[in-house]
Amino acid sequence: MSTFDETIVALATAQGISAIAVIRLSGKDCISLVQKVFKGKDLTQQPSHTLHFGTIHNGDKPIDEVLVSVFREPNSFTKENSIEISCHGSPVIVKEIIKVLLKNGARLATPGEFTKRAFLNGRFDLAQAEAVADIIHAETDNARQAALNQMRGGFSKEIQHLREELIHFASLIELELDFGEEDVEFAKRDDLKKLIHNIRQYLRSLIGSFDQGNVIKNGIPTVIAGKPNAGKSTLLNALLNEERAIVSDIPGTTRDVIEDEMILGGISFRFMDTAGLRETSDVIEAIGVERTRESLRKASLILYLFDLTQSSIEEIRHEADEIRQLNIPVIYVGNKMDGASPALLKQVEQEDFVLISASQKKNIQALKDKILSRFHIQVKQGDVLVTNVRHYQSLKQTDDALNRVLSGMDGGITGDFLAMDIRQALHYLGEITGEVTTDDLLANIFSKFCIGK
Ligand SMILES: Nc1nc2c(ncn2[C@@H]2O[C@H](COP(=O)(O)OP(=O)(O)OP(=O)(O)O)[C@@H](O)[C@H]2O)c(=O)[nH]1
Ligand SMILES: [Mg+2]
Repeated sequence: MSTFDETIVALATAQGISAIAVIRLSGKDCISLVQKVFKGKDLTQQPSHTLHFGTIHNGDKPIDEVLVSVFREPNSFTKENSIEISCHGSPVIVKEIIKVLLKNGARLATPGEFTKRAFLNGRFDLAQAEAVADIIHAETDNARQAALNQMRGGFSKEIQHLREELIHFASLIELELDFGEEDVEFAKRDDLKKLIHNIRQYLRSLIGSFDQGNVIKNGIPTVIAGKPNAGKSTLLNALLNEERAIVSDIPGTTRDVIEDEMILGGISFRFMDTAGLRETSDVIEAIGVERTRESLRKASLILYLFDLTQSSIEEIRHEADEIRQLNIPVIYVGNKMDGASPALLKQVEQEDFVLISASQKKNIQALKDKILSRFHIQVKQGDVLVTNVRHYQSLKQTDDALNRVLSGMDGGITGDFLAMDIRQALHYLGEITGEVTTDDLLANIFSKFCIGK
């Protein structure tokens, strides 16, 4: 029996108590398999996309009253015969129903196996299959829209189209090789160059979209840093509106990095409160300071805090210059404006600072607005964005390979090497949409899915 003949089963809804739970099955024989434990209508005689009330039995013992949906190949998610059983959402019922289905010949689905079958049965390409996982895990509306756009085709069609054109050229060049010594040129080199330029232009726009795509999918690591007692933990709490981190007037309170997520303007920000930056002989605090530096290096945005009651404008400028050298986007925040001298307030105002009072929650909204002005993103229907690192890497590898093709042509390399370089580019391009796959690649992708998807 090939893998595809097997009937797979899994809970499709979340674990735990719920109003309804959905158990799904897929495979050639799944309808007759469910029929063996179902009392109601004869499911094997029912048309696709119909719903039937009945009872699931284990032998003579009824387990639950259920609704069974029947989908017939190829008009289902997996393109195979499929069934969805909606039962009462009790973990015991779910367990008993799955158990009796297993006893009657089904086997448990592996993570992402329904989607994998859908892909292997040609329902969609690999990039679209991956978007299915992304849409489930989307935490913001932007992430949802980006995943939906990709699931609906995104860049897949265009890539497939460009790939076909490139395959055409590769075959012409290979045909030239068959003619050996004869000086034939089926593949017009100028046309090939033009095509490669077109492809590269498209690839570049996709590669360029990854900065934004990555932010949309993974959020923005935002580090709150500054000297001890600047009010970093107070600010984290004010941003999150909860007492997340310990606040005290003892410098060196925070040691571990404290992290929490918040969605602002459709983007997820991961705020990290860190140990205050200073030289210290305290061993544990020193480890904390090292962690701060490490977080700073990985940050996409830094909120750098100054205690306006403790610093002079010269000190502030000096510290700000040091931070600027990290070359990471930074927003300078003057904290404790409630206790600062009017003279200093005036001076920092000219330096493009956001002035706040974290403990009094003053100007927190202004700070949020400032943060958002740096990351104004709104994904619209139809926007094509690369959000997946795997796609990003393959796109870059394709671009490099095409660059080799071009420089090879300029250097007058022979047809056989030219063909090899083009085949290499085709390989990377095919990896994105899944024309080229390996078992490892598929296993790696689908293992990240939930069971039941
Ligand atoms: N007056 C005033 N005091 C503040 C403000 N924000 C924080 N503080 C006080 O400053 C002290 C230090 O605050 P924290 O938030 O613990 O400072 P921190 O930067 O996290 O300090 P470390 O974790 O030690 O690096 C506390 O006593 C806070 O109450 C403010 O806006 N105005
Ligand atoms: Mg702190």
